[in-house]
Parts: sequence; C-alpha cells; structure tokens
Amino acid sequence: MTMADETKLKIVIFGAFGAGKTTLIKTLDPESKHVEANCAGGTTTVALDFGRIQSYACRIHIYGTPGQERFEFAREIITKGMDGAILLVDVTSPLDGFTRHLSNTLQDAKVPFVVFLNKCEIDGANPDAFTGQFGLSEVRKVSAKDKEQCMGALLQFAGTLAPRPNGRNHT
Ligand SMILES: Nc1nc2c(ncn2[C@@H]2O[C@H](COP(=O)(O)OP(=O)(O)OP(=O)(O)O)[C@@H](O)[C@H]2O)c(=O)[nH]1
Ligand SMILES: [Mg+2]
Repeated sequence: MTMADETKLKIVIFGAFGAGKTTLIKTLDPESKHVEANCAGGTTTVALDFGRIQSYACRIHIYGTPGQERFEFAREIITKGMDGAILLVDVTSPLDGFTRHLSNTLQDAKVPFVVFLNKCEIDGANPDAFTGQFGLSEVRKVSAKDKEQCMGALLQFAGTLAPRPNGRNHT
C-alpha cells in the first residue's frame, strides 16, 4: 500500500450551542485547534474546530461548527466537500428546534450522518427519549469526554462511508 491508497475523509460535527462539539474534537485529537470566545463563564466556538485522526489507512479530518445560530455563514463554509456528518445532541436538555433543523437539513442534502446522543454519563440523562427522533439515521449514545467510546463510534461511522482512495476533491 502506498500513501496514495490512503482514504481521506472530511467529517463535520453539527449541533446546538453547548452540545459538546468542541469537547468531542478535543477528546478525539488532543492536538486539535479551536477558535473560541469566552462566554458565560465558559467558551463558545466562533469560527471552527479542527482535528485529525489517523487510523490504519484512513485519515480523517474532523471539523466542528459553531452552535450559535448567528454563525450560519461559518457552517456553510465548513460544510463544503464533507463526506459525512455527526449531529451531536445534548440529552440533558429537551430536543430543540435548531437541532431538528440541522437534522432536516442534513437529511435533505442527503449527507450520510450519524447522531451522537451526548452527555449520557450524567446522572438522570435519558437518551432513550431521543432515539426515535431522527428518522432512519443511526443513533449512538456517548459521552464526549470518553475517548475510547467516541473513537469507536467515529471509526464505525467512518467505515460506513464509501472508501475514496486518493480522497474526494473537497470542492
Ligand atoms: N458531563 C459532560 N459534559 C460535557 C460533555 N460534553 C460537553 N460537556 C460540557 O458541555 C459544555 C459545552 O461544551 P462544548 O464542547 O464547548 O460545546 P459546543 O457544542 O462546542 O458549544 P458551542 O461551540 O458554543 O456551540 C462544556 O462545559 C463541556 O465541558 C459530556 O459528554 N459530559
Ligand atoms: Mg464549540
């Protein structure tokens, strides 16, 4: 196998404000980069997150989007050329309209996507209340702080995406 045989994937993470997108990318790639601003005692993504994962002959570039609705322009740019998407949902709050909108948009665009139900390790979280809410999409229960679990779920999803030796042209 040569470098040219490597599969390259661009995966983009969507989800509402505070769903855990940045946390997930930091967990998957501790050297990932993040453009954030201080916000209500924490941080919020104002541009993007970027991480890299190498697994055998698969190189994944993973992008996080801002969850605040006013950053739609940033989501549009980051979305270009994606091979697949992850919709991250915080199960400690009720399903919101923006998350539904993201789910519908991905479905309409026929982008392969998987739903990660996040923060499942928190006491009282009830992920089962969310499982039927996303049509035929696959749903995984995770904690964005659990590396082994998130890496397993990511690589399982990546394996369902059509292999593209030499990568897709991200146009
Ligand atoms: N307990 C727990 N907390 C989490 C988990 N994932 C994220 N958080 C917390 O949730 C808060 C928001 O996480 P972020 O990763 O910044 O969320 P985000 O989706 O990137 O938010 P925006 O960029 O503002 O849209 C932080 O305080 C995280 O520590 C999780 O799986 N479990
Ligand atoms: Mg973020």
